Amino acid sequence: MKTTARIIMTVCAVILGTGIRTNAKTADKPSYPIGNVPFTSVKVDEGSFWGERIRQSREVTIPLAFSKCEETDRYTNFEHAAARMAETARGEQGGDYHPTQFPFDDTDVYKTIEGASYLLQTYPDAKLEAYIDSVLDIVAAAQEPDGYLYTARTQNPEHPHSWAGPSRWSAEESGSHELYDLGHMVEGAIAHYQATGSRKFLDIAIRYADCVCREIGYGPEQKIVVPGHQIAEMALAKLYLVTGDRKYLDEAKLFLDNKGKTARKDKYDQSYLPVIEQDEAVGHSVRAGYMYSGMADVAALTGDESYIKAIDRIWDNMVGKKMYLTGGIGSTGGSEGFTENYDLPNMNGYCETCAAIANVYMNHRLFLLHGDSRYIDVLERALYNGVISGVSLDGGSFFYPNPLESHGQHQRQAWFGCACCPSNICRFIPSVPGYAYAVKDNSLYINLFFSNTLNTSVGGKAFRMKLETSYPDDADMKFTIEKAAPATLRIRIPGWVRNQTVPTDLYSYADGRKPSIEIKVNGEVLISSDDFESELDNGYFCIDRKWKKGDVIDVHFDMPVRTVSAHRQVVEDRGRIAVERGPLVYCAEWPDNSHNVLNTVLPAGSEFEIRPFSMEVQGRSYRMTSITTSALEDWAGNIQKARPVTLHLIPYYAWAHRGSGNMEVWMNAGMHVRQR
Ligand code: FUB
Ligand code: ZN
Repeated sequence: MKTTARIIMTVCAVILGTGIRTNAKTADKPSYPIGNVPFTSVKVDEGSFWGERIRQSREVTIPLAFSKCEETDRYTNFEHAAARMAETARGEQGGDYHPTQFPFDDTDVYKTIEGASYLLQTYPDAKLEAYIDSVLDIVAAAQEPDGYLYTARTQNPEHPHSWAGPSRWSAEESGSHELYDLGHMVEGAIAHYQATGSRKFLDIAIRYADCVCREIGYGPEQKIVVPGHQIAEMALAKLYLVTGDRKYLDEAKLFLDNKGKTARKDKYDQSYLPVIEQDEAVGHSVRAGYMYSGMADVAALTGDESYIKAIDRIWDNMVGKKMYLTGGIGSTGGSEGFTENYDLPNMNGYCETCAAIANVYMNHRLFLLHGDSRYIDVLERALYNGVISGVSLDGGSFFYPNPLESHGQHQRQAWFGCACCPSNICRFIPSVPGYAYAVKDNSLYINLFFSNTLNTSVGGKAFRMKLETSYPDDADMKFTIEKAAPATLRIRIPGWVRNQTVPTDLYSYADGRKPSIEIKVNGEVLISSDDFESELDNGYFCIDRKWKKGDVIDVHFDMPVRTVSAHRQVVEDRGRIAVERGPLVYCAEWPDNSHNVLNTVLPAGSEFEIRPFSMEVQGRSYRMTSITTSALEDWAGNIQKARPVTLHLIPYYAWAHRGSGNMEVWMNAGMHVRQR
C-alpha cells in the first residue's frame, strides 16, 4: 500500500469487470447486483491449465509485446510528439514527423502495461515495474498541456495521420480512434494504479479524460461526438468507480445516448440506430462487443433499464444466430464483423481474437446483471476455444482471425502490423482468474473451474477456499474450506453437462447422451443423478451451510465426448457434425491423421476413446486430451467408395502449432458426402 487513496479503495466494495474496487464515494450508489471477485483474490496454482497460460504471459507474451513496441516505433510516436511540442515551444518550425501505420498504435503500449500490471499484482517484479515507469515517462512527455494525448496528431499537427482528421474529434466517428486511445489508456492506467499504488499513469489518463469531458458534451462551447470505436464507455465507467467523479459516468452515458443520433448512421460502428432501439448484433464485432459491455456498465451504474432490455435482445440474436461454436463472433473479414443471421462460414470465418474477448466481456457483465449461468456458459465457450486459440501454447505467436477450417493458409504469427489481438491477449490472459467467482450477499458463485486458492469475503466475513482439479481434462473438483464463513455456495452446472450446447437452439448435442453429476460434502452425497435440472437455481446447484474449516466438497461432472449439430439454417454446417468434450471444441488436424482431414466422414453413433496427448512446441511439452475414433475418408464424393480411417482429434485451441496443413472442426456427418 503506497498511498492513502489506495487504502480507501481497499476497504470499499469490489465491483466491475476485472475487479475494480470502488471509491468510497461510489460505494452506496447503483451498481451491479452481483459483485465480481477480482483476480487478485484468486491465486492460480502453478502448473495448472491457467497457471501455465499466465506463466507464458509473464515469461513470453508480455516481454515480447514490450519488445515489439520498441521495435515497431510505438514509443517513437510518443517521443516525436514530445519533440514536436518542445520545438514549437521554442518557436521552431518543428520536425516533419510521421506517425506509424495506425492511429491506435499507442494502445498497444497501454494494453501491454495493463497486462503487465495485472501480473505485478500477483507476481511483484521490481524490474518490470521500473521498465513500465520508464515507458510512462515517454508517454507523459507526449501529453499536450491541456491533457490531449494522441500522438497521431501531436507529432505533426499540420500533417497528422490520414485517419486523424484536420482537427481534434473531427474524424473520431469515422476512424481517428482518439477516444479508443483514451479507453485503452484509462483501462491500463487503472490496472497500473491498482498494481503499484502509483498515480503516474492514472494522472495522465485523468488529464486526457478531463480534456475529453471539457470538449465533448452538451454545453454551448462543447460538441457532441461519439466514439467511432467503442471502449471509452467501459473505461470511463471504471474511472468513475475509481475516482468517485460522476462526470466520467455521465460522459460514458453521453457517448451511448448519442450513438445513432449524430450525423453518422452506419451499421459498421453500430450507429445505424440509437442504442436502446437496437436488437441485432451488427457491424464490426469488436466495436459491437465493447459497446454492449459499456451499455451493461452504464446500465448497472445508473439503473437505466432501457439499456439492459436492448442488450438482452442483442444477446438473443448474437448467441442464437451469429455465434460460432468456438464462441467466436464476426463472420467476415471485410468489415471484421457480423453479417446476416446464420451466416457462419468456416474457412472464411473471421472470429477475430479481440471479438472473442469482447464476447467474454459482454457475457460476464450480463451474468453480473442477471445471475444466470447461461452467460458463463457462453463466456466459458469463448474463453476455452475462440480466445485461447488466438495465442500459441508457448505464448509467443498469435492468430488474428480464428477460422474453423483451413487448407493450411492460416498460420500463427509473432506479431501483426495491426497488433490489436496480441496486445489484447497481453491484457486478457492475466485477468482470467477474475472471471472464476462472484459474490452476492451470502452467496458465492463458483463459475469457472481451475486449481486455485480463493481469498475473499462472503457476507462480510473472510472466506478462503482451495480448489483442486484437472479441468478441462476432466471435471472432478475438490473444494476445501480453509477459512469458514456461513455461505451459500452456488456451483455452476455448465451447459455442456445440462445438455445445452449453447443456451439457444443454434447448436445442440446430436447423440442423445445424458451426463450425470455427483456432489458430496464431507463424503455425504447431496446429489448423484442425471436428472438434476429441477435441483438447479438459474443453472447453479446451491449448498447453504455453516461451513467449517476443513470441510470438503467433491464435485463430479461426467465429461463424455459429445457430437454437435448446428441449426439447419446454418448452411455451412448442414450435414456436418462437430466433436466436443466438456468446454472444449475439438478439431481434426493433418499431423495427427494419415488421411485428408477435410474428407473425414464421421458416422452416426461413433465410439470415442480419450487419450492423454502431448504436443511439443518450441522444445516444451504441452499436455492435453485427444480423442480417437473410427471414421471414413470420402473418395470423390461417393460414400460407397469411402475407406475406413482412424480419426484423431485435438482441442481446437491447440491447432496450427506444427506447420501448415488441413484442419476441420465441422466434419461430414455421413448422411451425404461433399465433393471437394
Ligand atoms: O480499430 C482498432 C482495432 O483494429 C479493432 O478492434 C480491430 O478489429 C482492428 O481493426
Ligand atoms: Zn484484434
